[in-house]
Amino acid sequence: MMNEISWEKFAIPGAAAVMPGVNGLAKVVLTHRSGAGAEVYLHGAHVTSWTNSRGEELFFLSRESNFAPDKPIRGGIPVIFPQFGADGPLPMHGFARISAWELAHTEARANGVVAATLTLADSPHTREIWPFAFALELGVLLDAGALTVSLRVRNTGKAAFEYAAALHTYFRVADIRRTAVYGLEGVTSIDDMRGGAREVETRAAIRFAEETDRVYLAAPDALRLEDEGNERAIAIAKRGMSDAVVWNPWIARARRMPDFGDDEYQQMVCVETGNMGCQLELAPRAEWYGETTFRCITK
Ligand code: TA6
Repeated sequence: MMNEISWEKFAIPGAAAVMPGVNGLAKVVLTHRSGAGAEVYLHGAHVTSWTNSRGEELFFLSRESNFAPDKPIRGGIPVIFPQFGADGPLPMHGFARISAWELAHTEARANGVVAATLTLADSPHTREIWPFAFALELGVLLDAGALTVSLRVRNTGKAAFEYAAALHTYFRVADIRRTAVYGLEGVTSIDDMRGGAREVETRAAIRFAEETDRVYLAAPDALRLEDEGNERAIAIAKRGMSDAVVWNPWIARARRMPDFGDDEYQQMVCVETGNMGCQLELAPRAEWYGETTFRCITK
């Protein structure tokens, strides 16, 4: 729940506003002069919406999603830190996506870019489950045809720690059967659907006809999602992030997820960017930075 007065200093007329979102959770609404927009919940520093200047929504958000302080939002961009998946003792995909972040800054730049920065630091609760000191910074930069999301991880403590960090981005597509991911041919993947089997991707275009859950190791920085049903593509450009994950739950897993509609697998695909293939180590006072730019190409 939010106190509206305290958010006034972040408001920029026509560019940034903080307001209650679903269930009263605070969200930052960014508007670009082109008409493009983005929304970021402070809960999880979770980008839940990105619209292009035509008003088309480019991110998937489940109609069944939770919007609650202790639960992740299903869709948009969950921030993964410090654990990917269930590979460790922490909650699935770590605690960043279920933490209350702070809004640190909003900005409208002379070149038109509208930006917001959110921060999260260790707390008694995080130290109870993960005994390290850290500072995270999530940056969201909205431009006319592109959205850049960056993640900075700082070790503010005296002990080194190991971590995974990723943007678990859900894209909205017209029809998963008319969707393809390009750019991963020749890349070694770990296939979660086959017990973690490693193999080299032979397909130029990854298409979907079953549950798909693969981590592509040391993936190229430029990937492309073709959403043929909407006659548009998303160019995905990552920097400082080594891996990519391609995920669609398909029919059976969709039915098992309480916060996801049974039929919604048809309108989404996750193309995730970050370091999830293995844990990275961060020395005291060191920092890691990665970012991904999503550019919408309409045809
Ligand atoms: O990144 C793919 C993945 O790890 C899948 O294995 C799948 O479980 C998905 O993330 C969603 O996880 P979640 O905890 O959000 O249900």
